[in-house]
Parts: sequence; C-alpha cells; structure tokens
Amino acid sequence: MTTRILSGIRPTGHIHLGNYLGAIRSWVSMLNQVDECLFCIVDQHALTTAEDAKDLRKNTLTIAAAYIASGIDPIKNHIFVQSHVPYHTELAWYFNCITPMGWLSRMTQFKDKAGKNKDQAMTGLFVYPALMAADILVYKATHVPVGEDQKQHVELTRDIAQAFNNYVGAPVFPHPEPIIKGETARIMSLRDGTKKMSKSDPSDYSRIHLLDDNETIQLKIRKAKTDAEPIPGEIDGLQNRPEARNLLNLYAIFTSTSLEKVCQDFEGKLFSEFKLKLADATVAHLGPIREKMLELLADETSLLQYLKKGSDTANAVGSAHLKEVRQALNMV
Ligand code: AQP
Repeated sequence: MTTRILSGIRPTGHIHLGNYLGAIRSWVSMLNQVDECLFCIVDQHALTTAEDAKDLRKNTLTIAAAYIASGIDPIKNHIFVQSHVPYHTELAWYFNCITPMGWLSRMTQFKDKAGKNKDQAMTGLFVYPALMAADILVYKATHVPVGEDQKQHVELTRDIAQAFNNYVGAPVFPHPEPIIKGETARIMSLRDGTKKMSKSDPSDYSRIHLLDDNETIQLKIRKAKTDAEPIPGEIDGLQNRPEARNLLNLYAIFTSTSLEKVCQDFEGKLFSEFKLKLADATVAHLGPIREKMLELLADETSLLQYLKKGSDTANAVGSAHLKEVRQALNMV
C-alpha cells in the first residue's frame, strides 16, 4: 500500500514555535519514511475565524516559506494552497451530506472557538471538521501528523470515511492514522502554562514567532512566566508547575536531551539563569530558519512557482479521486 502523508496549517496569524515543533518539525522527520508527502496551507479554514484571516495572502506565503526553510524540499514533496485545489470543497460538500450534526457538535475545538453563544457561530466553523476530512481523504492520505489538539478531528475523519464507504457500499476511502509525537505534541503559552501556544492569543509575548529576530526571542523568553521555586532535580518536581515544565521541555527539545537530564543538569538553579541558556538554544535553532524564510519571501516569484508545482500534482490526484467518488455516488 502506498503511504501518503497530508498535513497543513491555517494562515491565521504569526506562525509560531508551537506550529513548528508540533507540526512542521515532525513532518520533516517523516519525509523519508513514507512514499509521498503533501503539505497544504489551509487558507479556506482560515476563513472560519474571519477576524484572524485579515492578512491571508501574506500569512499564506509566510507559511509556505516556513515549510521550505524548515527542511521540506518543495521539489521532492508537494506544497500547495488549499484554495488552489477545488476538490477539497467539493468533497467536503458530499461529506456534509453524510455527517450527522451530533458528530460535529461534539468537537471540542468548535465548542472552544464558538464560545457561549453557539447560535451566532458561523456555519463554516461548525462544518470545519468535514472540510478537514476532505483535505485528508481527497488524497486518500494514510497518515496525518498533527498536534494533540487535532487528534479528535482525525478520529472524526476516520468515522466520516467509514460513513461514506457504508453509504456507497464500497471501500472508497482508507482510514487515516493520526501521528502524534510525544514530547512536542503540545507547546504551551509563555504567559500561561495551562494554555497551548496559539496564533490567536492576543499577547505576542505568549508565543515565539518564526520570524522574530534574536533580540525579540531573548526578550520573550526573559519575560516568560515562571514561578519562584528553583529547578527541581527530577521530573516529579514539575508537578503543578506547567510554566516551568514547558520551558525545560523546550530546552530538552532544542538540545536533543531528555527532560530528565535537563532537570538533573539544572537542579537547584534559578530560572533567571536557565532562561539565558534557553534563549541561546532557541536562537541557535530558529535563527537559520528565519534567515532562510526571509530569503524565500524576498523572491515571491519562485515561492509562487513552488506552490504552483504543488497544486498541479494535488489537482491531478484530487481530480482522479473525485471522479471515483462521483461514480460511487451514482452521479451522471
Ligand atoms: N501549541 C502547539 N503545540 C503543538 N502543536 C501545535 N499546533 C498548533 N499549536 C500548537 C499544531 O500546528 C498545526 C497547525 O495548526 P493550525 O494553525 O492549523 O491550527 P491550530 O491548532 O488552531 O493552531 P493555532 O496556532 O492555535 O492557531 P489559532 O490560534 O488560529 O487557532 C496543527 O498540527 C496543530 O496541532
């Protein structure tokens, strides 16, 4: 069986360290382990929270640059923009017609994003998971690398695939597997260790942007919330200390060490001292990525060509699969 990865990021704001560690970096580690990789910039999903989608064009190109600068070769892999492939929305419509509203109502992201007044929430936000299922299944992707927060949507995708297969009485779609990487699955806000780092957080100090310069990275880490206790010598000492755990975890990731070893190495030290080391490690890792991103963004023509190459392949695969879907639905 051909193994095919599909994943994407919404161009809703400043792409950040959580998106990089939770998504892009884990994609890069899988590039040689599967037959085919498709990476999408899901601009139509960005419109589900319209207030975050104001700089759609700029954010879309920045995410494309982030993918490439992080190590995704746009020639060997396929990087494209969701709205350049019309088959996503066509398939999403068929899925809307076989997905019970109860399934969508249970999605925790909808509950979080819709807030208290669900009647005022937009239909697009409600049916977002059906479009996400279409993003994945339009390519018959077998594996979907995502952060912990998106696991429920991939599980729903499997349910939708099965519901469609039952409806047409044929095994048209595979059941894609989520791939969730342990230690980077959830990077937390620098201001509140109980909330995930997120583009939509109103505070820029809650996250590190991939385009932040070195001084800004250092400042954000210096200002990151911690507690008054020194660093414990073992992981158990991090219980109920989410901010401390998050920063130590980041250091472990950037220095390719275990969290346990970081605790041992910094036992008894104060966070003021540790933060300097963390800032150095972060700048060393992100600096080259930022420089490459800036280089790519300065040459928009080449960047658009990479996206065109990606969408040509995506359209060819999507077109063939949608033909099969329409036949299965008994359309003329
Ligand atoms: N804090 C995070 N830690 C680990 N992974 C994360 N991801 C997002 N935040 C973290 C992963 O990034 C991928 C793309 O996310 P997205 O932009 O499509 O949607 P999101 O999860 O809603 O991301 P944000 O940053 O929180 O955006 P807003 O604020 O606009 O909702 C996904 O694989 C996600 O798991």
